[in-house]
Amino acid sequence: MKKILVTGAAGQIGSELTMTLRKKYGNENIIATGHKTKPDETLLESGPFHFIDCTEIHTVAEIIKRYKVDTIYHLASVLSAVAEEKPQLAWNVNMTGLYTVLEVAREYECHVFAPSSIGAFGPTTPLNNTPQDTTQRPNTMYGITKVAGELLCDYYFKRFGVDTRGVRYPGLISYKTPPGGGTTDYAVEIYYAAVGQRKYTCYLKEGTYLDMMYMPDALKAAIELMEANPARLKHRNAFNVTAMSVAPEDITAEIRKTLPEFTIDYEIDPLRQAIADSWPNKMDDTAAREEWGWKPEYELDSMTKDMMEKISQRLKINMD
Ligand code: VAH
Repeated sequence: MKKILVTGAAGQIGSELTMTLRKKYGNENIIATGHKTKPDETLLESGPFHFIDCTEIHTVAEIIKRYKVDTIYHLASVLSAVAEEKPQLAWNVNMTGLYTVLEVAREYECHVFAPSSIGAFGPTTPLNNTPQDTTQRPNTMYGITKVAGELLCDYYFKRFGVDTRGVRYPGLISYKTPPGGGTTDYAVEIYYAAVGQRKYTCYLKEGTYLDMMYMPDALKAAIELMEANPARLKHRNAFNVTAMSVAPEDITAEIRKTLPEFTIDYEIDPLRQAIADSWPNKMDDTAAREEWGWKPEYELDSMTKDMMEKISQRLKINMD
């Protein structure tokens, strides 16, 4: 029976991944951990949760030994916009945290999922149909930690045989847990603003194309990669995965199919616009499709329909 540790379990991905893993492998087999943010009651009541600092090796090792963990989904991370405001914090959490997890995984023979991001690319990377193997010269602290993280995970696989795997996530869109300080957060905010206020002020300009993915597909990608036959994997850290390439006006047009009165205006955030401009418009995820059968289920129309329905239920606002 799998025993899985999830770090960053109160975050946008971790909170939903924990519940999905508990449903799949059994509540008591998924040990959720967070640093300071308290997760929701449903997560707390459904299985083990501990507050830990994942940069402290003895703390992480203690959890691994106590629960006989064999797999770690390492999601604790400082996201792009916060990382530019607090680069030293981002380096410590994103690099020392990952190094700690890899060292414990090496000692206790754990499998490791450590996600990268489109942030691992930079302004000299081909922006359209970004290849799996290409130039990675990010100019953000977040991107530097993601590239370094990819290299460190590949090193631990080749040097020590640690089973490390990862995906380069695009912007992730979900209605359950708000994102925490990313550049792509607008793609979540716009749906809540549409249902709640019928208008949204966007901090990225029109024409800013970015890869995006609905959270159910992001969770599917993580679990399917970790269950993939290792003999088929030519790559490990980390696979390009995407579901759609959209700009604010594309999401706006889709929302208007349900709410014709929805309006958008723009107040550009120079920091997050500069970060977004350094990221791809659309990645090529052929390698993931060929090596472990990656295939997203949600496109812009089906994601928008589900987001609007779930948010209107959550906010108790009728959209008719
Ligand atoms: C961010 N949502 O904006 C995260 C993600 C692809 C972007 O890494 O920082």
